[in-house]
Amino acid sequence: MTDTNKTHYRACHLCEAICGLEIKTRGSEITSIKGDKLDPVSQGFICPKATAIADIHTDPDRLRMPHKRVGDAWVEISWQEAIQLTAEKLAATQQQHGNDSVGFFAGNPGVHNYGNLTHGPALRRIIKTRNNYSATSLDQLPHQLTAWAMYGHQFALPIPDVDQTDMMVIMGGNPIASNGSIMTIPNAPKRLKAIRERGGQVIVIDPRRTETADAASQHLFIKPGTDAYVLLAMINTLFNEGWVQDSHLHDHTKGLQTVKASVADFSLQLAESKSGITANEIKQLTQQLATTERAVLYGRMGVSVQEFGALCQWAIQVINLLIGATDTVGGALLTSPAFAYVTKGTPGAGHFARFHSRVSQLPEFSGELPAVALAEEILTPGDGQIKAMVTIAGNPIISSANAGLMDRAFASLDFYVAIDFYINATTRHADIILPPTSPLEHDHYDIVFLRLAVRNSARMNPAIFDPASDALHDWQIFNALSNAIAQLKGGDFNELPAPDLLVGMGIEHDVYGAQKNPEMALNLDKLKAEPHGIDLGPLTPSMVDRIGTDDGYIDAAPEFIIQDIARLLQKPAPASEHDLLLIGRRHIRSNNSWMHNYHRLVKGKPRWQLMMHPQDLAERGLADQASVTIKSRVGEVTTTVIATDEVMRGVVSLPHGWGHNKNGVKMRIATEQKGVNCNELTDEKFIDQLCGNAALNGVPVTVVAA
Ligand SMILES: Nc1nc2c(c(=O)[nH]1)N[C@H]1C(S)=C(S)[C@@H](COP(=O)(O)OP(=O)(O)OC[C@H]3O[C@@H](n4cnc5c(=O)[nH]c(N)nc54)[C@H](O)[C@@H]3O)O[C@H]1N2
Ligand SMILES: Nc1nc2c(c(=O)[nH]1)N[C@H]1C(S)=C(S)[C@@H](COP(=O)(O)OP(=O)(O)OC[C@H]3O[C@@H](n4cnc5c(=O)[nH]c(N)nc54)[C@H](O)[C@@H]3O)O[C@H]1N2
Ligand code: SF4
Ligand SMILES: [Mo]
Repeated sequence: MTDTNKTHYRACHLCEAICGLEIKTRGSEITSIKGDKLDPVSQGFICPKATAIADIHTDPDRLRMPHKRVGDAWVEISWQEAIQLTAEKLAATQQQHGNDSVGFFAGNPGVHNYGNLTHGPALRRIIKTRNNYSATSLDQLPHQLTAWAMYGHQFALPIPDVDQTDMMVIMGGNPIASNGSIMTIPNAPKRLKAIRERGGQVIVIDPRRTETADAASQHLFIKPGTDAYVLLAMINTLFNEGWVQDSHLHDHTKGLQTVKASVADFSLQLAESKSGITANEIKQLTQQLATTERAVLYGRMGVSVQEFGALCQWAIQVINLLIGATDTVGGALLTSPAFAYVTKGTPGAGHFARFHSRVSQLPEFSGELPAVALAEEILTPGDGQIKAMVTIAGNPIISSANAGLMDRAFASLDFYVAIDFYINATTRHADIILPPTSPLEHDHYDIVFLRLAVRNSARMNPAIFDPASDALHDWQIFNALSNAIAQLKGGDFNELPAPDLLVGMGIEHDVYGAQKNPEMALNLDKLKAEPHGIDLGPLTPSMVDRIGTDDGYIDAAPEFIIQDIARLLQKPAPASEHDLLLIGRRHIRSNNSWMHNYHRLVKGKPRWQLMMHPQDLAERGLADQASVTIKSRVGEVTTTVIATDEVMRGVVSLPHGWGHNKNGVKMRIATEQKGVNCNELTDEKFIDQLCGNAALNGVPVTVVAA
């Protein structure tokens, strides 16, 4: 019986592309992982990371039982003891120092594991702290903020209609390496190539000639952090040249005249002088976007995670509105997922600046404070200081700006519990680690990324292996903790049912459920009966009925964003001793900070070298492959440099996610594969002042011989 060969189907949860997988097992062994050809969206595509799911499952370094720190050592303890100890510590900390003395940091894999999303909020309601942090403010906060301000819901995010467009401009995104973001696009190479094959264009604007730029019709280098000048000049040009296109949305939009007046100072010449893209090129691009019937402008990490990230994301939305791309086939469209369809009145629309962080007065967004404020909230004494932390699927000492400061902050805590299955740079500071089951031991429905996909579909897959009898899923850990803390606080907690039941109930009442769509009457049983997933068709226009603002109009000119234009105009010339600008990069075989333990992904030559233009190297008397020290306001790291004209002059690139060389990290990564942490250079004071998002791109640095 145990040796039976079985074939399972399951979506990959590792990145936003959520490709369908075909996984073969014999007993408890994984014998193969391939693409699921019958997945309606990914159609058999996978990337090299998918096979490493087997390594996650079998990795001896992955914790299977709760661990408690005793001095410098770790001891395995029972779940009962671990939950009770954690609950007592958190409750006692709050009793002594107030509710805000407990902080949360939720990392990226939590959004790829639906039990975190269905069961995490209940724990937060019981803990009731204002100190909530997550990777959102190292990432897509500007997208959610502008969607909330303009369309009335933070998840009303128009997605590029890649499969039906004839012109796609990609600013600060590298989907061929990342497989897309805020745009679930399995097989980005094929889908982008298809645009060109049908006679269309893909234009990439990036300080680095990336894998995506190589596959594009045109690539324009841009000086990091200057996109806002280009985007506002494009808006100005659309008005000045009379290139604004008709759109069914304009009757439902207010503020366009305010937009026009607000960008009047942004000439093509100003944009050229700041960005390095010529006035002519910007003008031509603007005209092409306006006159190509099916065209879309898309911007991602490079334009979000910089000093004017929110302004950039707002400007991208405005341009898509003005060229008639928003809510148009081949433009940018809201998706129609089976679960958590966003429309007017959908809960969780968002709110902004209802309160501010204690030390630096940074604004909350939807109950979260910016991650750049976390370290100072831990380290600065006074009322409301964070004394205890909970991290969930996060590694902020590697992922967040000013890693050195974050490290000192975590080392100073009275108590720290990590819900995670590795002892990594961050969790090595924990007092207790609560490890959830492996990904293949729990079922999977992608709440977040099915909502952001270039084609509508739904897919619910069962667990592939039974969990060990004494293992808990993330959601069961949340249930247990919520219960234990509620009891200590003298309250009640009604344990929530399993995530599939919650999602099932949601689907039944949502747009494809029996009430709203009797013909389809989608429910949990029907979904489970289709292991490859159900195709729900291409994206379609639907915005008019879904605008969630109070007055029912799209707000093209939210006041707080318009005011931020002055900050851009008044931005002083950099007075830094540092003469280069640091940007990040992603690689297809690497995934943020947590998949470097798997030999099949990291083997070969190291991937955390600094990329630098040959002339910049020569000017400093440095040579290719030299050992160099990179210095910023907050720290320095030493690595090897590669001379390449892939990066423009004045720009250097170092990927994030590396730097596992800390004492106490218990991951079997070979010394030469541990890498250096680029966030020891990024600066918690270098932020988008409007919303507190980290500016991880465009960080001023100096490079010298090591
Ligand atoms: N300089 C620079 N810094 C960056 C970025 C950049 O581009 N440049 N990118 C930023 C972005 S976009 C992001 S999203 C962040 C990502 O950074 P983080 O949010 O810190 O996420 P990860 O690095 O993916 O680390 C996740 C942790 O989750 C754990 N984990 C994995 N799966 C599970 C699970 O199912 N359950 C639980 N409980 N734990 C799990 C892993 O063991 C690991 O410890 O980094 C940000 N940092
Ligand atoms: N293989 C792999 N895939 C991943 C991840 C991973 O770590 N590895 N991480 C996942 C996560 S959490 C996310 S959020 C997504 C991110 O997905 P993407 O945003 O597509 O990925 P990045 O590679 O960060 O792309 C950012 C691009 O912006 C450019 N850039 C930097 N500064 C600027 C600037 O000032 N202006 C402009 N115009 N461009 C700039 C960079 O050179 C880079 O090419 O990827 C996801 N997918
Ligand atoms: S592209 Fe992303 S979702 Fe697809 S196989 Fe690779 S890691 Fe998994
Ligand atoms: Mo991210």
